[in-house]
Amino acid sequence: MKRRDLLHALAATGVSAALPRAASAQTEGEISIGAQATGPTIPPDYVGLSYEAAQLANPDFFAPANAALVTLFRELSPSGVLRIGGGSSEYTRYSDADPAGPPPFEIFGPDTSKTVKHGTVTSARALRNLRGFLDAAGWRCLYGLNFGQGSRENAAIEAAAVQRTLGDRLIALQIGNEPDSFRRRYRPAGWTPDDFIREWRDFHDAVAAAAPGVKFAGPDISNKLDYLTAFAAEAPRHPDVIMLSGHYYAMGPAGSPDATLDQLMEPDPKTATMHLAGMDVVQGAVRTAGLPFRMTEGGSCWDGGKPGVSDTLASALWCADAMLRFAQRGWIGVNWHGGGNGFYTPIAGAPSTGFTRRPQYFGIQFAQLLTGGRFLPLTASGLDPHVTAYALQQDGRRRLAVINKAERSARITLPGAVGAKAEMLTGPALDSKEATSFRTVAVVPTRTITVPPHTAMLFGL
Ligand code: BDP
Repeated sequence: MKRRDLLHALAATGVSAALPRAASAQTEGEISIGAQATGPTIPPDYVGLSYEAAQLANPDFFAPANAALVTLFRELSPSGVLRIGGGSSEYTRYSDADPAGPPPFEIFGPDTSKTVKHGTVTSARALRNLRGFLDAAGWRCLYGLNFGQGSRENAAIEAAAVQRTLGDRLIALQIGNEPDSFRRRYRPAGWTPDDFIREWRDFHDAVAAAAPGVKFAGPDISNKLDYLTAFAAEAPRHPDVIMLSGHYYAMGPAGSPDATLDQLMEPDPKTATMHLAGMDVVQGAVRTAGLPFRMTEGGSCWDGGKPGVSDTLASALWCADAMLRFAQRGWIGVNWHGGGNGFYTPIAGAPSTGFTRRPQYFGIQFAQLLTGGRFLPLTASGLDPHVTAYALQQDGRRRLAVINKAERSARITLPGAVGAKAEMLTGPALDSKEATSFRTVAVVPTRTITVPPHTAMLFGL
């Protein structure tokens, strides 16, 4: 048993006091909470998932008949957002005709999106089934068009069909996936943010003419913030643009030696696609455009994810923390990328084999419990930098989330006693792929709480 596993097991059973001093080490801190909720409110549709556009080539995946998947979506959120896009969206084509033969594959995830580069067809039937799926799940959709390699004419026909078929389940269309990475791929090496905006405008006008009244989000960037800044400056000229968007991967590529469990627990991982300073640039873009920002695609580690990292308890703790950190910055939602059997997908599997919840799924559920809540000011002292805390005012009560990403338990003194029940997200060890659990536990209702290592807890105050 690794040291951290031992500590974890002991902390959970409450016998850590019996350990020798070095092994029972815990951090001690204090938290004070302001009286007035002055921060952002977490919107009811904060939770989201993102899937590859190529998945629509199998019209039976996002379909009301795929009841197991509908249930898994509903258990994440009764009102979430499904984003369709990803690298494969630059390889799809739309056809109003129903598919003639069987689909080219059953499932398609981020694990294959980097290597499988053949075109797929999205059909009218896929859109009808997608509508049924969204109705059954209670979710809405952000829908990505092929801007990298598709024609405006085909996008205009697709946009009209999407608008007609999805109806009020459609939030907005997006033009392209990660256009800031188009250089040397789908565009010349010298393609600039200004070139992007010019092209975006023409594409937008063609689509808007075919689907009158449809809304847009963008620019759905990977990591180059100058494209976001340029888009934010352009957005006020288009009243139909309702949202800024961009992606966030904590680490990557998967082959990088820096993509490790420990790095994922860092407050600002070394190889993140957006650092804390970048989030200030996002804030600036939000002010310039007068529009909110949504993280429309992301995960623990790009390039399909890293086994032993992206599919472990670590990903659940990281995800719960990232969601609350982004919400505190005023981001209006997150769409975790996945699908197929990719390492970082929150839901793995296929209709024919059944679906499973990966650890990250429970991290999303943790944050979902705080939707509707408004952030209260919180000051912490003495906490390990791997311990984060968020206080929110929600439905007339105050709640405190503590995410302990450290190897030692965190003993924290609060302004008042906690309630007798808490929600606990934990697992056997940081690298456990199985047995991540998220459940209600009884706690001693005192002013001093102890959160075990590698565990997130949600208290009532
Ligand atoms: C992003 C793509 C997505 C990939 C992901 C990855 O939009 O399709 O699956 O990278 O590398 O850039 O995992």
